[in-house]
Amino acid sequence: MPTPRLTNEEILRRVEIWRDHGEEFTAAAKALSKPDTFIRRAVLEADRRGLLDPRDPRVPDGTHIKRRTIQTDAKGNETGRSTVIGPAAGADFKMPKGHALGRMTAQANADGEIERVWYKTGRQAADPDQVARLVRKAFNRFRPAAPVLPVPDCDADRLTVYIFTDWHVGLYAWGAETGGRDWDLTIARRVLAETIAELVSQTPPSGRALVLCLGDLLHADNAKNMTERSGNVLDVDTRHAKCLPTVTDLLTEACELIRARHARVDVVIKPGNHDAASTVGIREGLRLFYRNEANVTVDTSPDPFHWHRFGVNLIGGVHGDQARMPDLPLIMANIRRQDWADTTTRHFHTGHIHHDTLRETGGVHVYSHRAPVAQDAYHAAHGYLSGRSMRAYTYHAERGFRSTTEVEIQ
Ligand SMILES: [Mn+2]
Repeated sequence: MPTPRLTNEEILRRVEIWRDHGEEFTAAAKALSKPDTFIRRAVLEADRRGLLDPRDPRVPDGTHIKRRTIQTDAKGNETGRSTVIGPAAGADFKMPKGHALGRMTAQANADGEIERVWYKTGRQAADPDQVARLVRKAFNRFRPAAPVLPVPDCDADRLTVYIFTDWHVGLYAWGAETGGRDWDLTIARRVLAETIAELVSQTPPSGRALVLCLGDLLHADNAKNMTERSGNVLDVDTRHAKCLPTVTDLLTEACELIRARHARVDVVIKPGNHDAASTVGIREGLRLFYRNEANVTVDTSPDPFHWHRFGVNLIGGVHGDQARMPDLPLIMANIRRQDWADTTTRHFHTGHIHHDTLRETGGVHVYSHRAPVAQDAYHAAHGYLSGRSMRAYTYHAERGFRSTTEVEIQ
């Protein structure tokens, strides 16, 4: 808020009256029936603005003459003068950054003219929108390690099995070469996380969940970037030390989402032909992460097969690169004799071939599942034409298989 300022014209008018009265403040003021200050103030201000003495420079608006220095010779004659100009006192008040006006006090003379103004400022109360923007910015890159999750309200008689297979994290695909999508670690991280989130949001609210990882979640098992048995050279995006933590992060995030939807979660991580050794480490990472959680168990069995009994359902899982698919029903019957006898719905889930098949043999549904990953040059050159998706299967303890949830990836 600006301090009221007299115009040069008004100042010169009063100065003229002052001169007409022999440069006497009181006389000049009395002639106008004004108090002394009416004239005194104008004369002082005229002096500061360089209006009184023709030897002074005319100062720019908002400035005052602060000091005059007059040089004289030995006889006392003026030989030169210099004038220092600075900001005028009472120039426009500038609010300090982040402050707001708290109180203003003005002093007026007998004529009601404001002579002095005091401003009292204080720290401005924060603008809530601005605070929200700052908080959002501060948490932009924040990834909670272990969010507190509500216990879901869901059907204890149902089990949803999440099939996580053949993610091939670390696989590199160049769309120009494969005729498909580009794929690398960054794309995998984003697409898999999005697909998992959508899949989990669409499954029925069953009380139980089984996270059934069927192998080849990693494309390469070590930094050699070759398959263990056949020694095929793999197209790998980056370092093994970056790929493996990406899988553990994705799996942990997936389990947290699943835990928010289902009251109890069992996590099973089986090896594939691309990641047999790394799977042991991934499994241990998950086991340690959930060691203090009562509603999540992580299976550490080195058995390549997984057997899961849920009421009338018997569910098997294996990667699918070793035992032949037509043999799987009899393997199930032999290894789980009692469960075989006590169940009526029997499903076997496999991965490996990245291709959607279902074959019913002896009353057992043997599935092979699609992979969510883009095709690499090897598979493209062989002309494989599979779609990409992620699936979950829901079973009822007494009524058997109920539904499939599938999220496709384009
Ligand atoms: Mn495989």
